[in-house]
Amino acid sequence: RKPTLAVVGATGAVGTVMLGILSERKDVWGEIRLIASPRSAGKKLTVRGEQVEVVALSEEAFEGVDVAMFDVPDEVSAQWAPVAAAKGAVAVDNSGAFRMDPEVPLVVPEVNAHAARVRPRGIISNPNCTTLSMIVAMGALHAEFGLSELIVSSYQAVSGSGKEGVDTLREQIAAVAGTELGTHPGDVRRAVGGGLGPYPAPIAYNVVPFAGSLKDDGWTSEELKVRNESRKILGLPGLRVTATCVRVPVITTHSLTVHARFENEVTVAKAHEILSTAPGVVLCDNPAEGEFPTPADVVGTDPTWVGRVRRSMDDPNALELFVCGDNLRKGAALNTAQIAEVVAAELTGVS
Ligand code: 2RA
Repeated sequence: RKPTLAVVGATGAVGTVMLGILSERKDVWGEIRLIASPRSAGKKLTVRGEQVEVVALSEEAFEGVDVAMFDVPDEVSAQWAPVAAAKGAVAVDNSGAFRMDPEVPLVVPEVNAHAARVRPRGIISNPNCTTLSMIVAMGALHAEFGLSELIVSSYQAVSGSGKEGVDTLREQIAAVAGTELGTHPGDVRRAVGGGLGPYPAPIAYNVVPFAGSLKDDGWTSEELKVRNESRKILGLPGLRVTATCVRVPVITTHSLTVHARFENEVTVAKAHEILSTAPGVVLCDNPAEGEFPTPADVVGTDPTWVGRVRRSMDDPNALELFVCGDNLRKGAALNTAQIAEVVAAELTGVS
């Protein structure tokens, strides 16, 4: 019997991308049940070319479900993923509710698929999109050179803040387009007025060095996630990680600059060889021809794209890279789907 899959949060931004991904990938599922808040119940959505009626989130909705994906806010996952697990489903959660729980594995199939098998709470977590946008490439380099330190800056797209982020950027661009704004202090801020949306500063014609919420000692939640999640996924609890997370006026696809230091000496040629053969990674690195990844070219694709690979001039053990990943696909829905497929293979004995 093919396993039954539930998609919780099927009508949301990530849920919508998820239904597309489930329709494109090798079909390992029997029934796909769509679950959302009671206000969306009864709505019909298309998955695998068929219309499926959305059912309201409830304990009964998990009856007979083998794998339940959650693409919902932290507090909804915190409440309902354990309910799905108690009903016998393996919950694959894309929220932040369980990522750092020592009894919940944090899985990126290309890097640590084995970790998905040990899940004492019946829950597997999917990392944050910022970590996910670079970690497949980092895992491949770590396997060869032995990672000892990461210093990253992110360039995060507004869809990471959900629909509100996207609407805010579009509204602000409409307010400034075709003007001379962006030439005097505060002129963009005055033009967008109170319409800052989820951001502490204008996002049109601007970059905002703040993503997530403020935590201790001036760090943001996004910066702490990059650190904590990278350590957990790579199985390197002492890895030195410093992140500065920045929001940029891009709709979808997060980018990161990475300074990665290794135990062993590196060469660009070897790094190219690793990155061009690693599953889930595309090397796009020919700057003389203007070839490097950019969000505008990467959006809508599945892999982690890497370019601008250089050996640090002052450190033969360190590489500099530019990485892009679609924050709604590999950064969210795709990785969740891949984890669910790992579980499906385990449940059906197909590996
Ligand atoms: C962001 N990483 O880009 C977050 C979304 N989870 O805001």
